[in-house]
Amino acid sequence: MRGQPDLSGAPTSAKPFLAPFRGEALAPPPVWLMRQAGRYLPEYRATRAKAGSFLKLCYTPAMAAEVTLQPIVRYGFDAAILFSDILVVPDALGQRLEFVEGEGPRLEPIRDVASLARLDAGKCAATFERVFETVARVRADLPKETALIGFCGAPWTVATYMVEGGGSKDQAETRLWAYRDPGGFAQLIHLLTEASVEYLCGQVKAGADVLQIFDTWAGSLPKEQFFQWVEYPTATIVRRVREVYPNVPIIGFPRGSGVKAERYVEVTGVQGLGCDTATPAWAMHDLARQTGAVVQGNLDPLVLVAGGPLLEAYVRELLGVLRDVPYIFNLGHGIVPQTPPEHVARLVDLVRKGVN
Ligand code: 1CP
Repeated sequence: MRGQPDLSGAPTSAKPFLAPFRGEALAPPPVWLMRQAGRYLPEYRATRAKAGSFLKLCYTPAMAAEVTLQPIVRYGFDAAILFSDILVVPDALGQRLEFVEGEGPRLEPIRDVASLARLDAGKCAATFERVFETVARVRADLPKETALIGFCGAPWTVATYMVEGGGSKDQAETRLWAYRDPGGFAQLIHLLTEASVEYLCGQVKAGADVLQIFDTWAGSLPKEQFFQWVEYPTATIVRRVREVYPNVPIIGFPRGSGVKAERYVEVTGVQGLGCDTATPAWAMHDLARQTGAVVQGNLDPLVLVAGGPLLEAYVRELLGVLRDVPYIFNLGHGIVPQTPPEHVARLVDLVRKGVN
């Protein structure tokens, strides 16, 4: 079992969300949902329309704080997650980024070392500042029992968007660059690691209680590459953030890591492990026991869309299997836009009151 950091010096917190990180198995467990602020909410769509563009929404602290709080007001989740995007980091580094309506992010691809000259780590601070102001505003308005989660994308996942020029099925260009020119690709990963440390530390300074590192595409790498591009940079980020903020829990979400998840926790030192939809509840239980990490997840977002008795059955299984380990209820990936808001209300009720 991995040693947990000493949190005994931390003030006793009234936030249920933080209890699992002190080793407590809460009943009911704390609950929040990845992408809980988003297009499934009419109030989000209204603010988003007012902002005009997605990036404008991310960079206007008053509006970003408003949408961060919307799911808290509506559902009373145990944690709010800063409204921003993992692609704020490439944008801050100077890579041209736009969000195309109905299509997703578009970036001017970077596929070799020479193109890294287009990026400038010295420029990040001005862009990050606007996000930190959002964090401070949310902190001020959040109920005192609600935790605030700050986040970044893991270097590997952010790199895939920078290299592919947007979302991709198999991250092929990025994997090829990493195979053909590991030294060059390492420079991109290093740049992202440094920027992520600055970004996360600034969020904690501004008021985030917990951090999550999203590695959405961790599952596309074979094991040596996984060690090099997923585990190693994440371990560096965790170590560096902890040098400054030793008591802030960090949750890793290495989506698709499968049997490599146990080693991921050991090597990176994350205190929380976000589990994807493909991970059986019993395996989450084993991982909690074997690593000492808090497990988080992993209801299929489409089960939430379907609702009804199926939703109840899945919630019952998760609550039952994970009742005796430190656990945070969540989805196995982000909530999807077609989710009926009333299904989310039902889910929160099922988690809080239990399924009969
Ligand atoms: O117009 C819109 O409203 C755009 C939809 C949207 C939203 C609501 C995007 C574009 N990003 C977000 C917010 C967001 N993204 C949050 C906010 C906090 C929350 O409520 O959870 C977070 C944490 C993210 C993280 C994020 N962005 C990830 C990692 C998690 C995951 O879902 O895998 C990734 C991969 C992105 C990139 C991104 N941003 C937006 C889209 C549509 C995408 C995916 C692109 C693709 O791969 O096709």
